[in-house]
Amino acid sequence: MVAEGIAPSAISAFESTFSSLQSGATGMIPESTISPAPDLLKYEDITATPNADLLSQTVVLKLNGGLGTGMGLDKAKSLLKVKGNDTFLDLAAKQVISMRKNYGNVKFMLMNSFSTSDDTMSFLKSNYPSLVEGVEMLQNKVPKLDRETFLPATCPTNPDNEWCPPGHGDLYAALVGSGKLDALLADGIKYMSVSNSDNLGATMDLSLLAHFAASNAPFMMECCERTENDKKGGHLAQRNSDSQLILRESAMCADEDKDEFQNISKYKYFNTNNLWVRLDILKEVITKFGGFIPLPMIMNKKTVDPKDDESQKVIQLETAMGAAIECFSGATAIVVPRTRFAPVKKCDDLILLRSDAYLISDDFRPMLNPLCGGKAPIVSLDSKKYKLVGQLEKCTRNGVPSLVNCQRLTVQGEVWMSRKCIFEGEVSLVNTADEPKLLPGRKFANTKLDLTAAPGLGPLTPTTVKTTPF
Ligand code: UPG
Repeated sequence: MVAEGIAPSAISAFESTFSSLQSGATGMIPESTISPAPDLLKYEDITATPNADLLSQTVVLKLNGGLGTGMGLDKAKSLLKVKGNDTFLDLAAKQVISMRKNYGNVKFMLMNSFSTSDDTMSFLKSNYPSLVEGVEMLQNKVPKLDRETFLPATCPTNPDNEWCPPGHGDLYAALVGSGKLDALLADGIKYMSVSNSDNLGATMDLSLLAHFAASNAPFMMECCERTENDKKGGHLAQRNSDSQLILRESAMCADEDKDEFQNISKYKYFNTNNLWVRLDILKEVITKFGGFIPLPMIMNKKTVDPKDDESQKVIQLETAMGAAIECFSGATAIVVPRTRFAPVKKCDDLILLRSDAYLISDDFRPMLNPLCGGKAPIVSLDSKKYKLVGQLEKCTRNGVPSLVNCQRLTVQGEVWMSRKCIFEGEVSLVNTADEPKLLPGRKFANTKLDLTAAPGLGPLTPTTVKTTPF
């Protein structure tokens, strides 16, 4: 790491997770050691008055180190088109530009990784040159480790594969190591609002900023009440030994505790990963711990070459940014409205956002179309046929269907749809055949349609798509 020029703060953070690994830790947080978090303050109950003046002391930072490999992407996930021609990054950039127009020069930063930096920066240079200066903070890289010996893994065919980003918990080490923390403090910046670049709901909210500033808390996590659909992300809990609020990520939960992890009436709040951090206190905490924040280790088991299951078996040591809640005494959490959490994790989310069920507000936030009556359609696409963005795009090459009057859309098997398909009420489409089936462009209301016997599209992809009557 020294030879690669990696900053001492990142080396210390890695040493900390590595020594956890060596001491036999698994990174799991057992159910027996935690209890549900106490009831949290709700956004509606904030009493502080919104104050735009605080923006001059605030930086907005988006985590942008991830590639979206889970959705089959091989460049920065934020460069995926999500609405019309706009990518996540377009919308985030437009949000910042609109905020600057309304309130003055709010600072904006991205934490890029070695995998996302080039694409992201060339996109910004071409499309949003006014945002480029000082926007990038490059995150660190750490060695992948052999699963048996814990020695650095090797990949002679592609040495880049020997390294991985250490998770978004690297935010703190990157802030220190890049000198950005000191520079921000010197510029009078005191408050940092951080969020995932794939969460377009996490716009600047003056009530939250005013509440955070007035609370004097060092750290605040925005949580949402969990529903059946939120069983995956990290949940808030209280450590039994010292009543400290902690975050338990799904990767920190052993198989035998998975049912309790998913118990949404017990663990009511999940982490949206929208965090607020007091930079002056962050500096104090980092100094107290000797140059880094000792975050709990997350162990990820992978292969050194992600595209080759037979390559060396490795461990990737990561940390999560929200886990720092346990390192700040006086850290708090708040329940925010669902509108602050609009992530795209699966093609189900993407088709919904791309459809007419969502509109883009004047300040470039995705908003549920008022015609939906306050409830987003529930979309459940076949996870084998629509796992990757490329698969979804093949099936919607002639546009995404209308979902604005749809309550539930379920698709089993591969069905090609177009913008002329209008779904209303509850619609279920089934195709158990091996070949894809094309849905004609018309209205489908409250129906279950089995397309298995319909004429298929055959093994070849047609260049002009004809409507098949059935
Ligand atoms: N990211 C980085 N660097 C890394 C890893 C991730 O910048 O080394 C970025 C990534 O680009 C994305 C964000 O961090 O913008 C979140 O990463 P992801 O791996 O998608 O995390 P999630 O599975 O979304 O989980 C996070 C929190 C979890 C929370 C959830 C809400 O860890 O606690 O519930 O976000 O979506």
